[in-house]
Amino acid sequence: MKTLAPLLLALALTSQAHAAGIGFDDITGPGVPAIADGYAGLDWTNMYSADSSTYPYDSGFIWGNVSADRVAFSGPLGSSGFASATDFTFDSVHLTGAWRDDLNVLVEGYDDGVLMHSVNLVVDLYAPTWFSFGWSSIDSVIFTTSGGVNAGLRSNGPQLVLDELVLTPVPEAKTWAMLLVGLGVVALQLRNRKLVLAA
Ligand SMILES: [Ca+2]
Ligand SMILES: [Ca+2]
Repeated sequence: MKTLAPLLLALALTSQAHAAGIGFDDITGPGVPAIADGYAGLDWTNMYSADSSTYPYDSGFIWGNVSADRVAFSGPLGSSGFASATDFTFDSVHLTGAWRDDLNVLVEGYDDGVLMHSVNLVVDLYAPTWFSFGWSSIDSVIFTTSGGVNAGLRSNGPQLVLDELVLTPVPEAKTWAMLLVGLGVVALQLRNRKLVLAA
């Protein structure tokens, strides 16, 4: 059984790499704080969080909530996004326009600074829409918003609301190496057992 340890450890590490959704609900603080670098193991650019249960104006900050009570949103000026030091698969996210209906959103996925994936989406204001991406082996995602329909709310800003962001970290080379070593040990053990039986 002792020889199975590397295999079991490698399997445990691999299964740990399947992350749950990032819900932003554990972010605290008054107002709409910037999401700090390191939150959920990512670096964040031009991204903030809002509490949908206390937000004072009818908007996607309230209607875009999926997991209570916090949502993330892009700042009104320039692109926004998140990045990781290690590659991940961008699985899915719920998106909502903060103030505009039918907000246009360009989503780009980069690996080592090279554009790997790109899609133009149209996002509703009054309810979140779940978008599935399945972009593997990238390390940053950038959102750029434009257009959309003025809904006559308190603001007509181009902010984008996000909730339940799902990423899967790509297992690092050393995890795969451990898995292979573990399998090798098991194979050797089985082979030795056969030799003993045959003797
Ligand atoms: Ca949430
Ligand atoms: Ca990379």
